[in-house]
Amino acid sequence: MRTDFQHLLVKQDGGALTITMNRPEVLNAFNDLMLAELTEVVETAAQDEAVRCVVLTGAGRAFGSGQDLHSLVEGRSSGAVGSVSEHLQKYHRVVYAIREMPKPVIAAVRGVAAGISCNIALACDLRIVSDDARFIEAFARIGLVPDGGGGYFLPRLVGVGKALELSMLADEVSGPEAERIGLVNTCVPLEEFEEATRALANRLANGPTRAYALIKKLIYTSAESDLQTSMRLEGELQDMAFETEDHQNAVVAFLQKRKPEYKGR
Ligand code: LHQ
Repeated sequence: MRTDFQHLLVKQDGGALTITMNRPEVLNAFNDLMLAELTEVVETAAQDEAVRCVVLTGAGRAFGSGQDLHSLVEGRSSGAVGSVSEHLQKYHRVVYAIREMPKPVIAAVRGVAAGISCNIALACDLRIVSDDARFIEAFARIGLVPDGGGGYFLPRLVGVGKALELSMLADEVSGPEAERIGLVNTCVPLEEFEEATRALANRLANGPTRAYALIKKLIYTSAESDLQTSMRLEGELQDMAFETEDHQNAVVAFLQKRKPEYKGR
């Protein structure tokens, strides 16, 4: 995997790949190049068996401030940005790649996550945040609707009423409040954030990777399924999980009263 990106820092530590969006002077706002680079690295990580967990984070004091509004205005006046929905398809490609990634994706959020950066964090499987985190569905502030899948993820994470409130009022949600309402999984003090993120990523990178991929499929499909359909899928997925080396070795390890070592196979 290449790592010489202009607006991303990409670092692998064991099975955990950390992707850091790196435009701190604009709080990691997305321009076209950063979006294209993110798409490339996420799609490549999906295929790479050496990567067993992905962490998405931001450089400096923020996770991300959404679409770069300077480049949006320039793109509009030069005609480079045609319809917004066409432009959005480039973001959708990243959102799909995260959701379809056959391994866990963690958003590690410190500081602000606004606009489409906020919704890309919501597309990830797990969110760990620092207590200085600020989630802002900023769209209504500039007369827009939540995009990047926000209209889908928000009500599923926090319920319809809260999703409407966050979208319409576009007020900040702090890290502790985000944890309380279920928008994120864990909020930790800023000074513990890096270590807690590393520990979570390592834990997942050393887990039963194939089972994690099947778990993603089961849980994400359930929102569109009835119980019968979900339990039919559960059977198909369990057939696959049952055949994995990780499952078989973990059962032997349990019976021998030792810790399992998962290989991701
Ligand atoms: C920025 C940005 C930014 C450029 C901070 N752009 N420079 C819509 C349409 C079409 C297609 C795709 O998707 C979308 C979806 C969207 O994402 S729409 C939403 C776009 N984002 C926003 O509306 C948020 C705009 N930013 C803000 O409201 C504030 O900057 C927040 C609340 C994020 C952070 O506030 P502060 O902590 O007070 O920081 P700041 O405002 O001082 O920002 C620091 C610098 O970053 C500053 O530059 P400067 O040169 O003055 O130091 C900002 O201009 C720049 N910046 N966001 N999105």
